[in-house]
Amino acid sequence: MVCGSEFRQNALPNTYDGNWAVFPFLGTNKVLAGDLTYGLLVLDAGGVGNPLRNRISDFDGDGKTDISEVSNFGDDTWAIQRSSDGNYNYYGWGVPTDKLVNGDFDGDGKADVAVWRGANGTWYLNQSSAGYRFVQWGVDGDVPVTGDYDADGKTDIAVWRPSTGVWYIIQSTLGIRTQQWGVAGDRPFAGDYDGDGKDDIVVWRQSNGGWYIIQSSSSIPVQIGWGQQADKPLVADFNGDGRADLTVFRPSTNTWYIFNPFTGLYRTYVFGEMGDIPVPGDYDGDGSDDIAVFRPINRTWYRLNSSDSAYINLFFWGSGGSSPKPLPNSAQPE
Ligand SMILES: [Ca+2]
Ligand SMILES: [Ca+2]
Ligand SMILES: [Ca+2]
Ligand SMILES: [Ca+2]
Repeated sequence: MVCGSEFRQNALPNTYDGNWAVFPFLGTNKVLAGDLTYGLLVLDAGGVGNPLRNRISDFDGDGKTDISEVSNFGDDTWAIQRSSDGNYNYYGWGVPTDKLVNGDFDGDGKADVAVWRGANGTWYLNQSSAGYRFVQWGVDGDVPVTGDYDADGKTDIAVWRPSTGVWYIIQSTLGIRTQQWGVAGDRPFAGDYDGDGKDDIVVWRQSNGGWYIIQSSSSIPVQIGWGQQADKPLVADFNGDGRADLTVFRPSTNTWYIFNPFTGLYRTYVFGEMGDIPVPGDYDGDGSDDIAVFRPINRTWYRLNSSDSAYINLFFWGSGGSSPKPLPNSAQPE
């Protein structure tokens, strides 16, 4: 496909000799390819050889999820323990009614400090390389649904509107996308379930435990039943195959139910206690997510490392303050 771009000398194709086309206007290392089967793809040769990125709350960019929480001092205070050297970063950012939307908006491989304020529909981003950025997108009552929908390595600003089920996404490279998917009462979130690098649009329906996924690589929606009412759907990839597993956490029994639709295999774990918040992430940096919970009453993190099955508990006072919330929020949709 990249040869095709050279052949066309950076001109847009105007004929199709098959079912795909290449649009070589994104720069020297990138082309946009269109394929009837797979949809639009950004082919980026610039990142070849780079280490895999950890997309869950990795603020120092070392590939390991960092222990991090936000607590209430009147305003929000973010406390992050860097996995690379064990030292702390603190930020005053947002107010307690804001939604935490940390992701990597500037695409430098480090998570950014970010909140969305429903009252004025404004995204307040404190980006690790590109600095402050404020964007008005969404209205009060919307649900933020950040993800990387166009696979350019940058988290995209996005909201889901419960009243209409419409997704409004600002794809950082491919531009604005709107899509109707889901109904009021659903839990909307983004995750890469087909493993093509693009996040897919997903809703989980509490009433029947149904997962409804629009895979980015296919126009055929997927519908699978997994979980039941009062479960908490989670976005995580526990076997490191690059595809998110269908996962629910059942608070009444502290049980994790993990289903891999490609193999048909499922696993269950009992891990956690009443009141714990599940926070799966790749804390040991091996490419697979670890089962983990945050216990608000003693501000302690508990996990099972996927790399060596080690059981780790770690007290993290954070910044003090009240109502501590763990930050790997991308893994625990509302
Ligand atoms: Ca880290
Ligand atoms: Ca960043
Ligand atoms: Ca993006
Ligand atoms: Ca995908």
